[in-house]
Amino acid sequence: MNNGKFIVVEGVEGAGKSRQCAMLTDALNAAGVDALLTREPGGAPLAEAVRKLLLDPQFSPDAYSELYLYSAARRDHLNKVVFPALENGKTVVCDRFIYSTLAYQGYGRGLDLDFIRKVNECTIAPLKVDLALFIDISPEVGFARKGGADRSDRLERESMEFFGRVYKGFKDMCANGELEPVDGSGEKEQTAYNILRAVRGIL
Ligand code: Z5A
Repeated sequence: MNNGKFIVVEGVEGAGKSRQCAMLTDALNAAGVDALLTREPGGAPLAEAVRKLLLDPQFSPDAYSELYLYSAARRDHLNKVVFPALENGKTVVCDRFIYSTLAYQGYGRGLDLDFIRKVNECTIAPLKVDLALFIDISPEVGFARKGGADRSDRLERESMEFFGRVYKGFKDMCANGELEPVDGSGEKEQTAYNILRAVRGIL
């Protein structure tokens, strides 16, 4: 269905995804590629409302509730923002996507990976991801960059063991080819250059 390209950027907390997605979108637009920046969870009104619920520490959904809430937000985001943009030929840059569900609800929370893959497949159909990048830095470096975990964010209250499992999940997805790793250990400009080099390959 894609007329435009769908590009995903993944990473652990503080990897610089938000910053890099914005830099990439600006670079693409400056180069004459009509690009749209969006994010998950969120990116559309209902999905942004679900995001608030998901990150609110007053709630304690179990792993399945998380999976379905992230998936519901995703479907709304795709219907309202991503599908129309791709049909109009735009290139969409998305900050997090289905790989985060595998990493957090699968590796982090322990849900069955094949089950999550099935849910992801149904949720995003008929979308095909053109490029999925993983900004590779460890959770320790990411949290140090952020100046520590944000205690107002429910997910960031998890233990370092949890984030270690999430990181391993992303690394496994790099090893099996679902994600393409990008070195994120250098300055922002160096990471941006690494990302642009990967994106050039699909445009
Ligand atoms: N989640 C899930 O469980 N399941 C799902 O299916 C999905 C998501 C889609 C919200 O995501 C939470 O939802 C997230 C995963 C879960 N959970 N947690 N925890 P989010 O994307 O909104 O939250 P985040 O990953 O925590 O975002 P973040 O902390 O803002 O990280 P970031 O976007 O990768 O980083 P940044 O804001 O661009 O940069 C962070 C800081 O590092 C900032 O001060 C920068 O100036 C600095 N920085 C950035 N790059 C560099 C370099 N290269 N050097 C030095 N400093 C740097």
